[in-house]
Amino acid sequence: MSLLIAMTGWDLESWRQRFQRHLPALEIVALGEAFDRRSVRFAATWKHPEGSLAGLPQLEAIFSLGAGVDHLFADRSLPDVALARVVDPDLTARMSEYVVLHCLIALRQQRLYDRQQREATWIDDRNQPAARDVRVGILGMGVLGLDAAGKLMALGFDVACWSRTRRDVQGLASFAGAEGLGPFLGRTDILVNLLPATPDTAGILNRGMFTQLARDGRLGAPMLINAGRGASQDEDDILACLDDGTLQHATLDVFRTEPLPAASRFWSHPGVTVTPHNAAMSDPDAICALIARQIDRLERGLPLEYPVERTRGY
Ligand code: NDP
Ligand code: OXD
Repeated sequence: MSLLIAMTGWDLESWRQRFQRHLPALEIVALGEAFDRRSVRFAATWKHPEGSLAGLPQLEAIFSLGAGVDHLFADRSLPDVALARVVDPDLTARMSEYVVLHCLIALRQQRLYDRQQREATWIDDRNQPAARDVRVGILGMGVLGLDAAGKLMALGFDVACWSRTRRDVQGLASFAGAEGLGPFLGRTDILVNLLPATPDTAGILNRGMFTQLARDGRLGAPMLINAGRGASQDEDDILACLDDGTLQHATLDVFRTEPLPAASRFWSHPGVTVTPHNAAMSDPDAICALIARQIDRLERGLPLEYPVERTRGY
């Protein structure tokens, strides 16, 4: 009985050792080497090559090694078995740090003061809005959105969210579905994207959305923070909206092409902050421990935690 590691871009041997430590009773095999396809019961994957999980007759479950699962659905021949993803408190906390950090940089106008320091200029105009004066709108109110919203609200920000289904959280203004999107955008100064990449969210961060953001905010023109997925953003629209003032700033952790190509205008645009898809790094040991717990649940006849629904795509 074996677990198949199917990944690209990550160091295989360190993952094999970790999995072996957490699952000593399983044989750990990997794509690219000879193994008995009939013995594979579980697969742990990150961006596996298309079709590589087909022809595994005993396969019971596929575990995404990340919180996002768009890489699974990129495989059109993904076997019809149970799917689960990573939910980990450490990853969640790191994402909230990222969101809070960039909202605070905006609130406290840190970019202005960095500029003034470079120019050795002392201008203290006392124009510091309070957190309660700044409206943060979070697209996606799942595991990550909920945690970030709670931490922003604890700092006093005026937070709203948009998701498929409404959320009942004290102090959080919740909007849902197509009819909720306009009102949500109209009260948003800082737009934070934490949506998964699905066919429904593809290119959703576009000019049509940015022009609906609030224009009367204390920070001036609205700002964008995207730490979800690059597939959700129309990159030409983001640049054009920064150029014409529809957006004041964009903080982007994810891109349509990663690594971000050297020729991208995002690197040099004064209104853009680029981070290399590391808003929320995962702890590999925590992920292996989670998958070991998941396999133990299956062995005991319990349902998987954090299941992925094929029909929703997340
Ligand atoms: P969840 O599955 O817990 O939450 C997803 C949220 O998005 C839910 O609130 C869901 O609505 C909402 N949603 C999905 N589709 C739609 C839609 N069409 N319209 C409106 N709302 C929608 O995911 P997580 O919070 O755990 O993670 C979110 C994403 O963050 C991941 O999919 C991944 O892409 C990205 N990520 C990025 C990382 C980074 O380092 N940059 C690290 C980890 C994750 P509902 O509540 O109604 O179901
Ligand atoms: C993830 C990610 O999905 O790193 O975990 O983006």
